[in-house]
Amino acid sequence: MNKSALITGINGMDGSHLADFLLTKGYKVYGMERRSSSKNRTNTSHLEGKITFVNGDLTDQNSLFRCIKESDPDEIYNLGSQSFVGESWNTPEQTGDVTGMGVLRMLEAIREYGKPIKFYQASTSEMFGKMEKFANENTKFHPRSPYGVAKLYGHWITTNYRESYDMFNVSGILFNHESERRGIEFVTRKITDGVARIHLGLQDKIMLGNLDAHRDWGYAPDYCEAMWLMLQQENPDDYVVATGNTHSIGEFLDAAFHHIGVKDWTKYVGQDERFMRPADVYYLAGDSTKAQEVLGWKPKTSFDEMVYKMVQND
Ligand code: F7E
Repeated sequence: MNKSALITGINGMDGSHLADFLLTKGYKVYGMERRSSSKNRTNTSHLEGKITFVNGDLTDQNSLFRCIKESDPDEIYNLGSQSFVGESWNTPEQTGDVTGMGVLRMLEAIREYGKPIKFYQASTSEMFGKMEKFANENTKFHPRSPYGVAKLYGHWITTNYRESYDMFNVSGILFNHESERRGIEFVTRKITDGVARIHLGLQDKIMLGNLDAHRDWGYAPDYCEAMWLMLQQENPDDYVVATGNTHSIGEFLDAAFHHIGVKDWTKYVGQDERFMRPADVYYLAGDSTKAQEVLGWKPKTSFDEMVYKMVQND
C-alpha cells in the first residue's frame, strides 16, 4: 500500500518541492490550500492531476479536521505559515494566529481524528535569532521578529504534544533555503530576478535593505529530503538542517552578478529604508551534525550552483 501525505502550504516553495519529492517515492499526495477566487498555483500548476488539492485554512480548526478526514494521511507536513519575516511586524497578530496557533489547531485535529499520524513541523533558524556561533539543537532561542516568536510557539507545542500524548511529532529547524520557486519578496530571489532584469535591460537598480546580514543558505529541494527522512526514523526527534557555510548579502550579489559578467555591482544596487527591519537577525550559521549522523542527510547543492540555477531560471 502506498503511503499518503498531507502538505499544508502546498503552493509555497517548500510545499511544491516536497510534493515533487514524495511523488517520486510513490506517495499519494494531498496539498492543502486556502480557497480563493484567484488560484495561486505558480509553483504547483505542474502538479495538477498528480496530487489532490484540498481546501483548508490554518486559522480554522474544523477545516483542518475535514482535510485530514478527506486525505486520511500517514504523514502530515505543516509547511503553511505567514513566512515573510519583514511582513510579520505589519501583521503580528495574523502571523501569530497562522504561524503559531495554526500548529496547535493541526495537532488538535490529529488528536481528534485518532489515527497515529506522523507530524512534521517546519521550525526555523529564525528561532535562534540573536546567535553568534554554529547553532545546533541545544542552542538557546532568542527570536527577533513576531514571525520568529510565533514559530517558537509552534516548535514548543509540537514538542509538548509529543511528550504529553506520545505523538510522533518532529520539528525540522531549517536554516534559510532557496530555489527558483522562492517568492520574489525574499532577498535571494529579489536579487536573482533583479540581476536577470538588469541583464535584459528591464531594470536599472536593485533596492535592498540591510546589506550586513549573513545567512546559511541551502537549496530547498535538498532540505525537503531531510523533512521526509525525519519522519522515516524509529523515534521522533528534532534536527537542525543547514549547510554550515554562511555568506553575506554582498557575497550573494557577487555570485549572482558574476553570471552576467558584472564584477563591480555597486552602481546596480541601492539601499532603501523601506526594506530595513525594526530588529534584524545579522548572522546565521547552522551545525547539522545530528542530521548528518542520524538521518544520513547532507546538502547536495553548493551555494554557487544554487545561485547559478536561480539567475539562469530568472
Ligand atoms: O531576508 C536582508 C533581511 O527575507 C534575509 C524565510 O524563509 O528564512 C527566511 O527569512 C536577510 C535579512 O529571509 C532585503 O533584512 C536586505 O537579514 O530573504 P529574507 P529571512 O528573513 O532570513 C527563514 C529561515 C525563515 O524561516 C523565513 O520564513 O536579507 N535583506 N535587503 C532583505 N530582505 C528582503 N526580504 N528584502 C530586501 O530588500
